[in-house]
Amino acid sequence: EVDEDAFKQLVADELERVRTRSFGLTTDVLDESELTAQHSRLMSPLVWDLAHVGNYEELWLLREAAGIEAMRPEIDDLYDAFEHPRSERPALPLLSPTEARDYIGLVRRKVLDSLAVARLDPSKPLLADGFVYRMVVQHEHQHDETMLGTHQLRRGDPVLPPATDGLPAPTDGSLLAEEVLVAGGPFVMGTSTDPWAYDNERPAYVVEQPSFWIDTTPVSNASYRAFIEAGGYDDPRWWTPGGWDWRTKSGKRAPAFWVREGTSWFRRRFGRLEPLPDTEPVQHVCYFEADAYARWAGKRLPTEAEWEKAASWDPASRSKRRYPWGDAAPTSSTANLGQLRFHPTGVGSFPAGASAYGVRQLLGDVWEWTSTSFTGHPGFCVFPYKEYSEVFFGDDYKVLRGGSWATDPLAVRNTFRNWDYPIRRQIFAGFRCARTA
Ligand code: AVJ
Ligand code: FE
Repeated sequence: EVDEDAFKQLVADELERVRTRSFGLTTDVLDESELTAQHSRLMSPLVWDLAHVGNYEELWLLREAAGIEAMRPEIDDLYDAFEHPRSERPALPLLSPTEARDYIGLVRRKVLDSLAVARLDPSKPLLADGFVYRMVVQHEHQHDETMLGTHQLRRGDPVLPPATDGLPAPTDGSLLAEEVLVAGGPFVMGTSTDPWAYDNERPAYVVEQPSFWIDTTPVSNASYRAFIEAGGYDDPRWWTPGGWDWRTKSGKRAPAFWVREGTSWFRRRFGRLEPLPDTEPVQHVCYFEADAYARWAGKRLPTEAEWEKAASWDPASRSKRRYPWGDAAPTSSTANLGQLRFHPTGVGSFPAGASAYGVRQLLGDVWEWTSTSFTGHPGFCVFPYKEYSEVFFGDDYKVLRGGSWATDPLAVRNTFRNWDYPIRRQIFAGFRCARTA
């Protein structure tokens, strides 16, 4: 049961916090030409994301939740993600950065006014438990992570801070057991009660999961480099037919943003070239690369159910945790989340964030590819619109779990599901391996 006044204050605070971050990735740091430019055909111009989050907020919080009529119905089409592919957005008659700022600021003032008089009517599904507010806050956080992906693809002088100081140092993970055993038996997948959960996380259901081994940590840059140096990109044995097709047609031979100079490896990170850190989890690999590495290592990628059991199940109490370490909100000692470090933390870090089975870094650091295609849980119901999840169900998309260093704590939990095409490398994604026991 939600205390309405406390919830409204939380919503107002969180709307402000996420907007500060959105401006910090756009109008605070880049000029008009950079905000309207196409930094990659895979991404929108940053000014599109900025106006889109305001348009989404207007649609859901003003029109749907508060019954207020459309402010600028003529711009809806421009900011509908299904009307125009990302590569075509730079050519649209978009709002300028100044117009976008004014528009989303006006939406926000009306939202705060309407919030003051709102009633979270439990008989209205959008409002019950404050669902629509939680959805809109998470949506802006998701776009902030997407915008960081655009920054990573951008060429030019760095504009983002290298990292925040004063965070816990990485832990030396070299003495940890490489894998842990998750004993077979039932566990609860998904949720029917989490008020932040999207439709694709619902409902909860029981999975009979056979025993499996899962890596204690994500795969590091040093381990991934060993795969490259062992000729992994030249050996079709490690790749599926679809993976080999990607490998040969793309010509890729290393993760995105890796640069080899002689025998040394560097990586480009937000406009800075730096020595490749051996102990950090590998990131910017696609599903096909993760899958090939796992086969070379004599393992495989975990299924989505294996990942969620390793993250969320407490076998001692036979109960499910919201986070690997329990139900307490994430802190800087349990996970690398929230765009604090601007890079992943060394593998083996966050002993206080380990799951009941002793698996580390399941939340934060890097999104983790799983072998599972994106579909609805049994009993799935579209809510509140089919373009969030359902239109992506099928064999085209693979599920990723756990969030990255760029994901806000409010936008991730053990049940949260992300998805992308198996060829995509612009997201902050890595992986860990598993094998059948
Ligand atoms: C859940 C990250 C795949 O960015 O395409 C943003 C989230 N949905 N706006 C995406 C989303 C609508 C979505 N992902
Ligand atoms: Fe969106």
